[in-house]
Amino acid sequence: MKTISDATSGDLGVIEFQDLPFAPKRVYWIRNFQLGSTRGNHAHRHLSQIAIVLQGRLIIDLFDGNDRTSHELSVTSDYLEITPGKWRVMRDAAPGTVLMVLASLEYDESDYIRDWNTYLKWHESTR
Ligand code: T46
Repeated sequence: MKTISDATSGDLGVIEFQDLPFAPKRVYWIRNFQLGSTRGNHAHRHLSQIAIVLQGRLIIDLFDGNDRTSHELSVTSDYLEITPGKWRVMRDAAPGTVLMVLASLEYDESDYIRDWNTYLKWHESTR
């Protein structure tokens, strides 16, 4: 991501949609993360997303059915691409964290897999 810094007035971040792996159809943001809580705990069948921390920091764990990776995101890190089929957990958000997400598809609850055992079976069936 590009940041244009001005020591006297602040920093401006920019993403050109043409540089992304997909054309976003939706943007949402999450703030007021509650201390000690987690969010996510689900996977998507088809949705791709780009996660960008606008303020603060948090950790996103991604599980692909075999391996788990942990990604600490902050205002100075690059965005995180979350491809379809990954179980995600958002955790350890610092107070005041704001997470913005660009999504490849409109909101569709049927694209979510919110049950862990269903996810494992689904993942196995896609191999
Ligand atoms: C994801 C992670 C990173 C809507 O009505 N429209 C929307 O566009 C979204 C994103 C959510 N909702 C509703 C669905 C639930 O009733 O908002 C409620 C909270 O959503 P959820 O519990 O899924 O929130 P998170 O933070 O666990 O997950 C969100 C996204 O839903 C999900 O796609 O990958 O952020």
